[in-house]
Parts: sequence; C-alpha cells; structure tokens
Amino acid sequence: MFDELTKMAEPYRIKMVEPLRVLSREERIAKIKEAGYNLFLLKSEDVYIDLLTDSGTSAMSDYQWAGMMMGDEAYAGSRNFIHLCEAVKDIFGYNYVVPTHQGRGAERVLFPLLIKKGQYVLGNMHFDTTKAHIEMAGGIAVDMVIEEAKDTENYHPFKGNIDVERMEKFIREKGPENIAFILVTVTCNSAGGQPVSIENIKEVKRVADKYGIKLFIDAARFAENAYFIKQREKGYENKSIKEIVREMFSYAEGFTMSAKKDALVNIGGMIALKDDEDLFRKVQTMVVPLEGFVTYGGLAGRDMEAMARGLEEGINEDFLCWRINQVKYLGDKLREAGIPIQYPTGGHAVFIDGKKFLPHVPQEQFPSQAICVELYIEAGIRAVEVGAFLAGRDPVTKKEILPDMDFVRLTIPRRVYTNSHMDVVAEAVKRVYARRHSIKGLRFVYEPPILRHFTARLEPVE
Ligand code: PM9
Repeated sequence: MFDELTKMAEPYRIKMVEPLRVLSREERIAKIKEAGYNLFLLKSEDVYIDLLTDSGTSAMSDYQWAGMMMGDEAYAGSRNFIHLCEAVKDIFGYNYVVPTHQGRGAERVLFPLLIKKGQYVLGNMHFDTTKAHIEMAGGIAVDMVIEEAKDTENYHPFKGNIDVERMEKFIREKGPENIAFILVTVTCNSAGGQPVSIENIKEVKRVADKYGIKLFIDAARFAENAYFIKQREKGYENKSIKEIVREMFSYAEGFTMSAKKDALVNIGGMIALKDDEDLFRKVQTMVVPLEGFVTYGGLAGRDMEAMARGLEEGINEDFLCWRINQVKYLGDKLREAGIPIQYPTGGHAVFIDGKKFLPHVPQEQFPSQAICVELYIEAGIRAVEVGAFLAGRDPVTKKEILPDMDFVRLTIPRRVYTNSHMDVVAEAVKRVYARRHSIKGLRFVYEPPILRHFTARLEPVE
C-alpha cells in the first residue's frame, strides 16, 4: 500500500515512450484554420498534449500486453472470453456477459430490447451516443441530474446524483408503463465526471421497484465512481473498491460498458446482466447479427484478455488514488489562478466553465469551442467542447440548444501524461485566460445535420 510519501508520484514506471512533437505557433494557427476551427479535424501528430478524450487512450500495462500474446483467436468459446466472464463475476457479481466492440455497440444491442416506441428513459445525464441510441430505438431520453450540478462554483460531493423527487414526479405524471428503464451513468460524464453516491443509487432503486421499472448502469467510469464513494460517502471509508463496486451494481439489473475508460483498454465494451436469463438470451440473439458471435462480440480474443486484466487493474486503489489526484492537481492549479471550473473536479477531466471564462461571447457563438481553439494555438493542447456546439439543434424547432453547462473538457488519458504535462496545460490555460477579452466567438461555415461537432467547419466572428 502506498503511504503519504510514496503517493506523491506515479504508482508505475515507464518502460516505453512515445516521442511528442510541437509545431510552432505560426504552424498551429495555420493548422487550426485548415481544420475549420474544429479540433476533431486536426491530425493527431499536429497535437502536443492530447486531452480530447480519456476513451481508448490509456497506456496498457506490461501485464495487459503479456495477456495480448495469450489471445485465443478461436471463433467460439475462447479462453479469454471465459477469463472476462470470471473477472465480471468476481468484480460485479454478475452472471451473464456479452462482449461488444465498444460502449455504443452495447447500447445498440440492448436498448431496442428494452424500449417500446414513445417510452422514456430516465437518467442523471445520458451521454450523447447513449441518447442517440435511445432515440434510434424509438425512446425519449430525459436527464434528471440534481440542480447543484449546474452551479459550477459550489461544492457538492455527488454532483452526478439523480434528482429522485423529480424522477418520481415524472413517473407518476407519465405513468410507469411509459418508462422503459432508468439508466444511471457513473461517473456522470456530461455533468463534469461527477460521482453518484450509493445512497442515491439505493433511492433510485427504491423508486424503480415501487413502480416496477428496471434499473441499469452506464458503467464506463465505474471504478472512479467507487473511489469517490470511498473518499466522500459516510460508512464506505474502510471498504475496498471491489466491495463498493459490488454494492453499487447489486442494485441494478445490468450494465452497458465502454471498456475504453476504466477497464484500461484501447477498444472494447460489453453488456452484463445480474441474473435475468431471459433478457440474456435476447441479447445473445441480437448480438450475433450486430456485433459478432456471443463469445467475442466484435473483439479479438487478445482484446478480451486485455479487458479482463484491465478490469482487475482498474480497481487498484493505489492507481485510482494517483489517477483522481492527477485530475485534481490540474483542477487546483486552475482554481488557484481564478479560472472558473466545475468544482470539485471530476474523475476523468477538468471541466472549464466556458460561459464564465468568456462572458462577452454569446453561447450561440460557442465560447467553449473558442477556448479550445485558443488552447491549441497557445500550446498545441487539444481539449474538447462539451457545450452548445456539441448539443446541436432542437430536432423540431431547429433552434440552437443552449445547455445550462457549457464546458471545455480537459480530459486526462490514464497512465499517459505526467504532472509536468499538467503544469504545461495549467500555464497554457492561464495565458489564454489573461488574453480572454480579445477572444472572439465562432460561427458555422459548414454544419452537418446530426452529430455536427465531429465534422463541422467554423470561422471566427469578426
Ligand atoms: N465517451 C468520451 O470522450 C468517447 C466518445 S466521444 C469523443 O467521453 C459514456 C458515459 C461515455 C461514452 C463515451 C459512451 C460510449 C457511453 N457512455 O465510445 O462507444 O462517456 O466506447 O462509449 C467518450 P464508446
């Protein structure tokens, strides 16, 4: 166990390195203009520190790489699938596992089995692909995160919690038969990587049971959520991460997971179910045409081995302590400099409050995207906008959706960057903040009809 002294540095050493390249400021100005002021359209080699996402960007361990060599590439029943099932049973206590190529593959398979046209899916805040898959299955996604999440300045230990009172009122108004299921996302990515407490999950479960509604978990960042519970929730300080994970998942019927986050792999996902054999059979039937045979679901045997091992490593408390504290380290530096961020910092990213950072830029001109552009120009850092640019337009009125929370997400890949890189990021943000008054908004040159933020092209508003 690492102690107060040894906790000060990474709980691993580096065996292999990947050189970084930095373009000159002039080159960066040219590159971002060429990319239509959209950071998704930059080449990765033109980026110095890549904070676009923590998804699929982790560094795998020697233990995982060794496991890759143990890939059993049989079409059916590979030993790596069996290892994956054992890991899921051991960590989550669930009986049934269906691998998928990534998180959205799991959503694509499971959701149509649970949703009847016009039904609601309630959650804290659904991730964008999750919302898309709910809608593609004929459902309506409703976000019910607590109001405290929207106040970025004030501390709340569990800003990812669902507003249970509001949820119950909604169920009564619409009728339980019109609710397909409840989906709790841990941690709540869209609210700033904020955790959900066990108490809240229990309360949601109580209401779900009262009305005969099923509860599922979007488990992408389950381990980071468990770590926050251990740190912040009374009664859990002496429990192991595994015990906390077990309890969190004991209240749900099943989960979808993007394994590209807390399971520390570059590709992979799954659906797991506690004990619903009937639903398991249905999932197995659907996964074959959509993803692949029931024991590989779009993954190679070696990918499943890395995933099984990654799940075990992902709940290691020393690793989680370093991980969460690295994000906090960057967040603290920004807060000390007076930069408005979602507070407290979340598990996987520091979220800058774009509306407070650039109050003179109207939200329709994408202040958070403008900050992302400036950060790239300042130091070759690629962050991602989670605000109005991503939110898109109302499908009926075609009006811009202007979300309460408009963020620049500085997403930290796992085991990839050191705190020296965090120092550079903090300094770059401070420099952009110092010249914030001269930063202009952006407008569309090309706007695709759906998921526009991936391929849109913009220009500065003069
Ligand atoms: N999240 C993220 O960067 C990656 C895609 S967008 C650049 O935050 C949750 C809570 C997610 C998530 C992906 C998915 C989808 C589901 N739930 O990307 O399909 O944060 O593996 O997972 C991204 P996949």
